[in-house]
Amino acid sequence: MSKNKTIVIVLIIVLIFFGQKLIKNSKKSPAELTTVNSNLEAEKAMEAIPEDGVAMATENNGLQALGYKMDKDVKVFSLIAEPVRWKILNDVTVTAWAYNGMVPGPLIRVTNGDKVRILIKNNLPEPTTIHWHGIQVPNNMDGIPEETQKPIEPGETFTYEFVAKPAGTYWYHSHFDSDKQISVGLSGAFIIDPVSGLKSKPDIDKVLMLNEWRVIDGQTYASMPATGMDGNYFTINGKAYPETETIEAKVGQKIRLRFIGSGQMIHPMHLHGFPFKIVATDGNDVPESAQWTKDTVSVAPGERYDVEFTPDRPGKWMVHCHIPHHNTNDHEEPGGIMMMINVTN
Ligand SMILES: [Cu+2]
Repeated sequence: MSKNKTIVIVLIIVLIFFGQKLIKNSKKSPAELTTVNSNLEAEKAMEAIPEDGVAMATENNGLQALGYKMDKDVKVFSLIAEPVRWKILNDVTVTAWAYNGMVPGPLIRVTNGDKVRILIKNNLPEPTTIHWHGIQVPNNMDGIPEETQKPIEPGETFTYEFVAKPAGTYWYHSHFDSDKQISVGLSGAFIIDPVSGLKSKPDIDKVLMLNEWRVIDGQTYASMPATGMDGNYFTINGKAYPETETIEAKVGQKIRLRFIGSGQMIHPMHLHGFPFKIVATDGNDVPESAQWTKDTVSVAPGERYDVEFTPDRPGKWMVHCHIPHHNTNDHEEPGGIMMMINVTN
């Protein structure tokens, strides 16, 4: 074979090799391109959530009130973290990592000053911890792996114990590999009521947790927007529209909505028909003279906004995120973070 022929053949082989690599890589997210073969942990976090052997949820709704047992003057709650198949729509099921088999996890509701003990059993394939977001707990109950506690290994149970204070809207969530664990369902709401109840005395009091999901070819991935793994489903309390709850209300009833940014994206929440007052931010009451009247409030990850309003006329009034893409189910509108308030006379 001549020298020239050999060079041409070698060139063709090299071109085929790199061409195939290019085609392969074109299907990957930008983050996968930068991390593959260079950061195994990041690569692992971006894999589909394993669904083999994961049972279908027996609960239909998240945020169900969690019961407790009294041990002297301590309210004792139990949580189990484990994978579950969860319907965010009638025909879309995600593989979630959930507390007590529901998404979001159960609602823990206590009174200011209550002593609480929360047992968390880890039935996940990975370690975990719980952080009590905004609650003024002792440092060793704060849930930061390696800093304030050892991670809770699979099969282990850990006990959190603290005095629940001050009154307000809080939430709890995993603080271990949170980029993945929060994104696939490990969060719930924690409400601490004032000893003599809310001064504003709402007739309807609803917690609304806002999340994003990534489902590709039926498989669930943690929605990590900063890495190019954007969500394609968006939920209120674990359901996308039209499966989101409808709030039934009467004209003249005071409605309190407690928005919790429990995902990784900002959701500007807009109410049709009525302005609302922002009565509490991140668990802290806003003095009446400082309460803003608005019809849209941006709820960033971690934030809580309690808003109140009293409908003066009947109708089907929508509450939704005002990023239009978040009103879609896998790019089809309407869907996502939308719900109705049905006001009747
Ligand atoms: Cu949104």
